[in-house]
Amino acid sequence: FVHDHNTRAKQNKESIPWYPQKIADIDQFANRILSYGAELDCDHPGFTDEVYRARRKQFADIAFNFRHGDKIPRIEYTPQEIATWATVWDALTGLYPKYACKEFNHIFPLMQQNCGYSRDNIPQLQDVSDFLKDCTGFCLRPVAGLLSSRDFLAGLAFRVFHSTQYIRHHSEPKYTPEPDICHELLGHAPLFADSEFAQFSQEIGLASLGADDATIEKLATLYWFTIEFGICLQNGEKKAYGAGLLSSFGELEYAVSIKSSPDQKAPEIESFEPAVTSVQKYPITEYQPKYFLADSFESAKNKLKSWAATISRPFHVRYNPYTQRIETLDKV
Ligand code: HBI
Ligand code: FE
Repeated sequence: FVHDHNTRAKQNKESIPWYPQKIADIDQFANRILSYGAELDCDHPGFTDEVYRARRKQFADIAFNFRHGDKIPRIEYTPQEIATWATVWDALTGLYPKYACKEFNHIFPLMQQNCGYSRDNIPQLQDVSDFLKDCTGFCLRPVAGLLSSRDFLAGLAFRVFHSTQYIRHHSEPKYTPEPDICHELLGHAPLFADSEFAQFSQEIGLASLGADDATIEKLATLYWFTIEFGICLQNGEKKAYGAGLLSSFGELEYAVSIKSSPDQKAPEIESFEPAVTSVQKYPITEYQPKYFLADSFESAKNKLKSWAATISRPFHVRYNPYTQRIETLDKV
């Protein structure tokens, strides 16, 4: 039977961590960010730029005030911001035909036709969200900064992807120490329009609900090696599907290129196996020394589901898309 664990946890003092049960519950944690979007670290390229900092505050305020059901406010990006976008666009779009997976290359032109993707326009989050909703039911929600892994993953259970709306500092268009709109819209958004990829992403989210901290860490690691840095095999060639690769000129080529000389720096490649991949350590500030190769999104999804079924949780969860609620069933 369907059961409200959040209430029961309070009543029986059980230790199931809180999680959103309906999509509007995301409002409760969307502002619980680890680093505030307008406070930049001293090594951030925009640290001493007052104009940039004020702009970041505008974006942070939009995210703070956003509630489920709102339209995401439209932004008039400045010529300087659009020039940064164009620089990133030029560097990346030339690499996609060769290095991106076929699903990405199928969807990318559709986004140019349907939701404002072009070299000289930064797409509006609401337009991208509407397009994704049409394709797979995914939607975007603006976020002011980094969320905890637990909160960020919980969004995916509802097919909600938290997206930044600001752009990196213009002084270093090819570098960003944090996610920005180039990373979200060029790296992440296109694949959420793919049905199998959307299902895979939601499975990670569902597995995270009410999970203990050790499981959340494993799921964050799986997220890292798939949605962020995943590669897959297509017609005998390695192709990128992870957003961290699809939004990085240098690492995109490095991750999937064939080693042509013995001294060329090349990463280690291992087959994607959730039990193994979920405990792999990784660096966050340099190219990955190791990538995990999936056969397809469908196979990755099936492996993930089987692995997730072995997680010890005293209940099953499933998503009801009609009510946009999580239904919980006790294991007996
Ligand atoms: N928060 N806003 C935001 N964006 C992310 O991409 C993000 C996050 N929190 C955690 C996270 N990514 C991942 O590294 C995993 O921990 C899930
Ligand atoms: Fe990302």
